[in-house]
Amino acid sequence: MIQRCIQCDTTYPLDQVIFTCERCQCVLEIAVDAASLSGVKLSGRGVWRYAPFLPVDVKHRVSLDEGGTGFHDCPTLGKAFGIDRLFVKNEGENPTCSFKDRGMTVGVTKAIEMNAVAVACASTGNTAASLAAYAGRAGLKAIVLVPGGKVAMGKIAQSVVHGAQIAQIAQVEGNFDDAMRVVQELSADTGSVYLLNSINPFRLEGQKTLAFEVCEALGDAPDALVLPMGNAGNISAIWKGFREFKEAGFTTKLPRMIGVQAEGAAPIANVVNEGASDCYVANPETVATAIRIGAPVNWQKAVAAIRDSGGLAATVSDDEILAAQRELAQREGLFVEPASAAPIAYLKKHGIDAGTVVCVTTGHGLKDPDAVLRVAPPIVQVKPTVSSLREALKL
Ligand code: AN7
Repeated sequence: MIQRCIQCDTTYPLDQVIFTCERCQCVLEIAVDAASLSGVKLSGRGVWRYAPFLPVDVKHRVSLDEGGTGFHDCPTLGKAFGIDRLFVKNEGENPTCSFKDRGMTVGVTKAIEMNAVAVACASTGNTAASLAAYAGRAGLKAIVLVPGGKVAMGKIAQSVVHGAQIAQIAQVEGNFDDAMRVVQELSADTGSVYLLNSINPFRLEGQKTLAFEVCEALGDAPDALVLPMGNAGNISAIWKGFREFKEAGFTTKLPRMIGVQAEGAAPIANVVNEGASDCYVANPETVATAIRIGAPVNWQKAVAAIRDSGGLAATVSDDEILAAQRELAQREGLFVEPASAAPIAYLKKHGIDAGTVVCVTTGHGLKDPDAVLRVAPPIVQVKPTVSSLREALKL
């Protein structure tokens, strides 16, 4: 395996700490000779089941038993949306309750292999929570920079309890995109601070294992996979996983990749659907704060995943997101955070012409209880008597 620029193919050794190509400044990926893994034996469960596909040594692994998340058949919503077979791959069932753990177990393992002293990220919340937990487990210092005001409280609490050094940028002075720029500069200046945003291609290698699990659960790849996009690392990683599993002979087909953004933060949809030349939105805004991102670092990878797979990029409104969140919770028993409800909102709105559809719900609903309670009716007050209860709830 080797690091390779996705644009000009310049290669860099695995032990070089580098995140953008020296020649053309584009992002890098880990080139894996998946054909050579044909027939390889997979054992155990979760992310490390797929160790032969990963660019770190399993002996050094820093793990909290991530991956192996629930794969839920959702017949009620499938029927309502006109989909033959709808499954939800519920990434909120990871150790810190988001998909970031798949990437972080590999990323922090890489940090240990590189003798890092500290790891850092900019975050809309989930990356920070995951980084903090894995850094704690590994005995590394965690440095986290978040945009002020708009990060869900559960995610901040996780970062704090796991012992991260956390700072926020005042809301008027900057958003996630500014935080991203600052931590990139910090890690470039400070050799011992290892950057673990999804611009780090090692992290994405962990996240690609979701594709492997879906393929093993179904016996082949699905027809379409739908997921939210923010910095666009996950769609890129999962698409890479599907391609590698097919190249290694484990599957016969590839899914269409459908990336969903919130209307107020849709730079990738603008590029794919309107031919915008810059992948940039100046003031991203959405109730789905996890994907409140205007300058996604992996946009070229995401656009390639969408185009090469015959997929699409779509947008949904905040109201549609919140309605889909309630519908998934009430009809299938799955409570996901607003960003994770975006793909459900897309399916509800547009349906899809595909037999087997997998929707990736990226984070747990308890991360952000405020988003639910802000729009919920107040809870009625009753006296401690049955008659009062009957009257209040019309029983
Ligand atoms: C629940 O934590 O960017 O498109 O800093 O938390 O791979 O960025 C979170 C992103 C979707 C988007 N769903 O994933 C962060 C951060 C949830 C998320 C995304 C995020 P990418």
